[in-house]
Amino acid sequence: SSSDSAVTLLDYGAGNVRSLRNAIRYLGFDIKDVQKPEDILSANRLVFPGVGAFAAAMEVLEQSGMAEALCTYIESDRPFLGICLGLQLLFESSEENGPVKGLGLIPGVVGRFDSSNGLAVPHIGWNAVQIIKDSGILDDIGRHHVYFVHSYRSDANWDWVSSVCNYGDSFISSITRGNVHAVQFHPEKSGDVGLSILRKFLDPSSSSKKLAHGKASQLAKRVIACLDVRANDKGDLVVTKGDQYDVREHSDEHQVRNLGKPVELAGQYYKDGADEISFLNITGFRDFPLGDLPMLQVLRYTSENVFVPLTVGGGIRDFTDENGRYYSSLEVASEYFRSGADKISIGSDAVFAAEEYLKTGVKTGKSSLEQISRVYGNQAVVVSIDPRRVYIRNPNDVKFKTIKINGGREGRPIGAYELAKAVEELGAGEILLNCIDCDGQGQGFDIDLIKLISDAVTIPVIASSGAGAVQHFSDVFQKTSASAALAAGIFHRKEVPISSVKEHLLREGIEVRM
Ligand code: 1PR
Repeated sequence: SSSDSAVTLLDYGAGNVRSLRNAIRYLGFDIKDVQKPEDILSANRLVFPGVGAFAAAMEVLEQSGMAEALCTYIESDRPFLGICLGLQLLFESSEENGPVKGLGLIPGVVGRFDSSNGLAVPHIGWNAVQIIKDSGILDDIGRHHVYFVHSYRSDANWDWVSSVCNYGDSFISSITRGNVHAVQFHPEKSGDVGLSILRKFLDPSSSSKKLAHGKASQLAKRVIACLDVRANDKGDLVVTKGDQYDVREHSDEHQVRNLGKPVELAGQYYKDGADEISFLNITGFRDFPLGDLPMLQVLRYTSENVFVPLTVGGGIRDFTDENGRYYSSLEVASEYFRSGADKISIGSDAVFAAEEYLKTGVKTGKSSLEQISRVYGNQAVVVSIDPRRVYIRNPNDVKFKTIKINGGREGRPIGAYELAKAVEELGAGEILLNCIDCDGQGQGFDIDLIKLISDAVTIPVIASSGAGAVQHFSDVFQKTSASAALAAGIFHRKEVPISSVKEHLLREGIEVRM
């Protein structure tokens, strides 16, 4: 591509903008990084992905002189696209740890979603938006859903607004004035429709100049494909799948079940319509130097062609490699984010943190969960809970919350409830709720367990383990307040394609992204 196809990117280094870079390159454009304020003023097209916290971003922009350059650039109506925080920063101020002053280009304040009526915050997932005025970049949006992840939004200023979205109340999902655009959602994570929005900004001649007629939707229920990845006995990374977490074949050789290559399968599920892809690294790669973790390579390759959110879990904790080098869990997570992960998921280490917190009642701020969510935001931190069912005679025998089954004669102790409440307080943004008993059984999700947990917390809950038929998905969404359903075996075994799950949910009147 030629030099005028270069897009200027303002990345102030606060988080993962790899997926945006990948999307821009995928569309055939080169990227020029802003090094100094003058690079902003000389840009042909400027993309500004906001990441991290509002106050920290403003501080960097002001100290580097970029804030002033940005204002000059935008006030002279030059081509601009702000994304997520890149929209919020244009307002006068934000309530995020504040009030904190913004760039002040758009009158109005950015506030937090109100979770007092049980609304799950952060707002994570796919929503369709209502078009208010022609922007040129949203022409293809129609009734398509786009991907949001944020806890703050603005509902002020009707001069600039080009689309609105519903979550709790109506809020601004995009603004347009002349050549200046900004979107609250993530086009680089919104599949084909997101890529088309980016393309129309990068190359305005691709705009159809037809006003889209989008209509705001409910937040769609997400369908997530999960890839349990581990090294087989030859050392290759394969996608595997357990029965109640046992991943070895029931043959004489007891090999690790091999269901395919992680990067290929992820690409396939993206094409099939998965709303998100989760990788769970279930090998202990603890002896590897961090830079050589094969999972990082899987993420790098996957994120080049997959434009929906990617989560990676497994092994997120402090560790010392074979060369004796110590890595903090924050460094491990950072490496995953840099390689293309949008969220990390923590299992065992979150259990230790929660136990400590429940025992002492003190938040030390030192656990991996607390540190990672402080630096990357709680929307980037999933906690994976893996409960196993235990039967008891009398609920008073245990300190856990229990569920009555079989006419109340037996109870089931659930440390899962206490764990979920504790990790929410410690800063988890989402809970991935597995169930060891149901894993790989194809008999449906554990509805009682999922209902218990999804009613107990205000952060989104991802139901996992046991999907074996399309009805299991509608079941979990009709009977619990889970925000997403995750499945593995049903997709790996090619029993039911993701599109059939979506079509079934649609027929049942459940909002999904098609
Ligand atoms: O403790 O932070 O290192 O994280 C370990 C992570 O690895 C946890 O998220 C834990 O759930 C996961 N994990 C550990 N061992 C296994 C195993 O299978 N032996 N896999 C494992 C988790 C469960 C789900 C599965 C669903 C859906 N797999 O991810 O994909 O149950 O399956 P289905 O639809 O086929 O029923 P840490």
